Amino acid sequence: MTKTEFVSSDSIRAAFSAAMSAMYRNEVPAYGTLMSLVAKVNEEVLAENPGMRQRLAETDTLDRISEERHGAIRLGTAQELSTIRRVFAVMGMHPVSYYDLSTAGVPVHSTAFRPVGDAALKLNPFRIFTSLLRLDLVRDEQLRADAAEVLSKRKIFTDGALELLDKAEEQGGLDRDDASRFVEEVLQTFRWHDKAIVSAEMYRRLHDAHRLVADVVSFRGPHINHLTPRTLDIDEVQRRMPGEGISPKAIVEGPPTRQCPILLRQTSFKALEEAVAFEDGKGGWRSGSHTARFGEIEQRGVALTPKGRALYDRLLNETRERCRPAADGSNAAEYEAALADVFKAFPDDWNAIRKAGLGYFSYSFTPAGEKADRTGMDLETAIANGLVQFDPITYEDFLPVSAAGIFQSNLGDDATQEFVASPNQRMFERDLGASVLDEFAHYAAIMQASIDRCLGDGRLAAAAE
Ligand code: OOG
Ligand code: NI
Repeated sequence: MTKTEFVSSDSIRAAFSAAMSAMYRNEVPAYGTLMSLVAKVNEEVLAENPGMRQRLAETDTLDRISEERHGAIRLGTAQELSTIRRVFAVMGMHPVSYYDLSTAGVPVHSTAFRPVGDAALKLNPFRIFTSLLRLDLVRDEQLRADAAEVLSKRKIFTDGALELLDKAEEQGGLDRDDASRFVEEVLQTFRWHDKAIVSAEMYRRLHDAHRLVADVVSFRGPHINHLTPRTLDIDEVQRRMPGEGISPKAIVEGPPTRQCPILLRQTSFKALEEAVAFEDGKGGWRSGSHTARFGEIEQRGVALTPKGRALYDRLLNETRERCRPAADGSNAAEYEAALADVFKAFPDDWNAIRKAGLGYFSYSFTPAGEKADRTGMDLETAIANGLVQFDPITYEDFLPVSAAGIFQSNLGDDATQEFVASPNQRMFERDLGASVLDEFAHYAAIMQASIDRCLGDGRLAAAAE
């Protein structure tokens, strides 16, 4: 078979993202309601801002927005993590960044599998936030051993998925039929199972250690726990959620409302309590319940440079020192006011953000710039003369403090536990079987390539520094 008969990894990812969305809409109807609300609000925002619509279309990023989403899963073993890395690689999704959630009292560490590179992101930016349970953070030694034993026996991938995975790696791709079978087989891994693989008593012990431990260990596989559509106005969606019968968490995580959105803002609705059957030890079942799956929305803004990120982190810490958001939402208004106040120190104008070196931008010629003689002109002069324009590069990753807030909101308000911060990227990468990519290097490369395109024809002389 020749390579040309293979389906592109981008189209396998797009098919998988669509299949996952359809499955989750079926399993969790509120997700479907949220998707319709987001689509409605996005359409309204675009109708009110024709300039925004036009610019998104011109930068080939309009179509991706309605298709855009991320999901999250939690895995139990190194073996599961390294296999999922290979599975996602077939879909053109690679591990970017390391997130330590132990600081927030959640016994996991994580990465995000996502497409890398401008072209792949434009086609379909589907991402999966993937956490690995850290049994090393569970104190009870007996429980640790029992949990490891349960996890070592489960098989989260179908035989068909594993066969096609080997085939894809050997051949360097999959043809159309194999690719669609692959999507179907891999989808099975993320299904919800209403029959636990542990007894009610074991579930209780796991749950007492941490709700998340119970969520990972008690089931046949890593059910997708949320899918998140991208909105162009998160405040508006948050406001309208109750009208659709969905009650959101008290505060939006991340930066405050701004003219120029930065990084990522997120909010979720509470996890559902679902009926689950536990083994009764006599070959029968005993009914109980488990809370795991929820819904989330996000609004994405410009990716920040290390300098911009440091400023963001400092301001967020300062806000949280002034007012720590209570889990029950009782001080939500006070927190929002503090956030808005403290973030006045972050410039809210695209050119100011760019000039201060806080964000990443993509440069291109304006129609006038295409025609003009730009000999000897440097980038800043070309911008000042309206020959070169810049667009914010979208942030494609996640924020650890926000992720912790999302975890907490669906674990229940009593779930906070103290863990000593113990990032262990080395252990994570060993279990993953690869290193994670550096998000900053990735954005910097996209920006640099755009500068090179503007300067590369020799008509714009000096460098952009
Ligand atoms: C993942 C929480 C993190 C986000 O959007 O920050 C996340 C989880 O609950 O498994 O999805
Ligand atoms: Ni999420």
